[in-house]
Amino acid sequence: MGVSLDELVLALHDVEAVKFGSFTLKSGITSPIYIDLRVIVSYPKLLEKVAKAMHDAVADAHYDVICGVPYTALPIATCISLEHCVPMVMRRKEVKDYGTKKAIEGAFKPGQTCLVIEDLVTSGASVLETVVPLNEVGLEVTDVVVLIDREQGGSATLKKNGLKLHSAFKLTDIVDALVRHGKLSQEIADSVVKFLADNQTTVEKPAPAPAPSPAPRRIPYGQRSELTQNPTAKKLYELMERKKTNLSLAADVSTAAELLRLADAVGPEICVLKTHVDIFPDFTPDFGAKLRELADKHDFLIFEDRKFADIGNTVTMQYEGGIYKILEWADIINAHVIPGPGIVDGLKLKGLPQGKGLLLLAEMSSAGTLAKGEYTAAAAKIAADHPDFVIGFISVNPAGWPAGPGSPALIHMTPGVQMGGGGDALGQQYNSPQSVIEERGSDIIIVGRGIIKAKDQATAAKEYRLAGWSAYQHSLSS
Ligand code: S5P
Repeated sequence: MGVSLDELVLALHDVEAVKFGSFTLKSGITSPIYIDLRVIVSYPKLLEKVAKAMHDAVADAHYDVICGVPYTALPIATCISLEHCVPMVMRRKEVKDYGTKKAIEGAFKPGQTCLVIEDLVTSGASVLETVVPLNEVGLEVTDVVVLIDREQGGSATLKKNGLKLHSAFKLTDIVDALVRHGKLSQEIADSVVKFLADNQTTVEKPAPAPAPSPAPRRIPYGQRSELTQNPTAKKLYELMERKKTNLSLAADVSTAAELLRLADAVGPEICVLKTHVDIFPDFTPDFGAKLRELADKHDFLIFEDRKFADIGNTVTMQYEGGIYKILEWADIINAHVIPGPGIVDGLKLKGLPQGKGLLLLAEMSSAGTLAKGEYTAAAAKIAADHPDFVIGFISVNPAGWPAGPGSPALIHMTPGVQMGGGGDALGQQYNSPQSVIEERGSDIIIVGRGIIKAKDQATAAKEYRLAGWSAYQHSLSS
């Protein structure tokens, strides 16, 4: 069944998808017409008619799959996909969080033909932006369908790039129909036609994305000790090299007594012992001194995983005071960056004079974490602003950070590590030591239950140390 185009124009006008007046466009140009088709998702019948009109417009084209240009054309493409049982693929528009995310989602075979679906074409630029990644994954694009061709040069640009433009309407058809139905004066119609003639566009097809450059060679831990300004980070790099370990134990056991026993047993295998001191029912003021003794005996650093998250003034008191007195015994602490850079200033006030180090939580290992994208980039920026005190990050996939993992002086420590991968019932997600060090570009594996729950904790720690160290050595030579 065909769609009455006049009826459709009137419906679009009714829902104000097409408006007349004086509108300043993104480019700064004043336009007498404004088209915003995003609103049609709120009118299912209209959306259905739009999809039908566009499908009719492209009846003579051949294609195997369809792809809507994000975002406005996505629901239109979905309607066409459902109505005509034609498979769809989707292009990701967002900046990728991780290197592993694909630009084109869906099932397809290279060599198949893809119809590009867009709501509106002005210059053709956004269509070309979608065609490039489709071509990169081997999909051929020969035809493009739009609801409205604004007749401002898009058709010619697409033709130059080997693409045939099909449209349900040209903008002048819409204007004519509205004049015929008494919705628009001839004078405004004339001003629209003049505007279109005066505002023709040309664009070049964007170059394909450059091939990802190979990850920079890893700088050995020993050399990085020369790059950092922070004494704790320097000590850490040196002891990692000396003890041949990039293993940190997350010592989440139920009592302080058990922790001290565990620290003595696995001490020779680790570079950092990570504590959650607030889980111990038997904490006593001498806990810190006892743990420090073991740290000196076995040559490891102490990291209290306190995850500070308050304003600068409050965290200074939490760091120094209370019953735990973390500042006295922990070499390293960590903080969320949710409050902004003031939290670093606060902790630094207490920690820097004593040469302590701070890790920022740039990413988390738990499912559904909000620490990603811009949040991660903000953490990296705050770290770069405090090279004297911020020694690195808790991170999960620094190799995938769009701006790179930051200065080589900064250390990446990654939790969520177990030999077999998998996860727990509460959202923890595990990667193997090899994946964390070699693929994800981290420096230190943080292992908790993988060691704690083992029958022989010291042997398990040794296995993790060897796995982490061999992944590091491999990454130095590859
Ligand atoms: O994103 C994070 C950050 C941290 S510090 N995910 C984490 O799991 N952690 C900590 O790492 C967590 O608090 C725990 O102490 C340890 C992981 O323990 P596991 O038993 O799951 O290996």
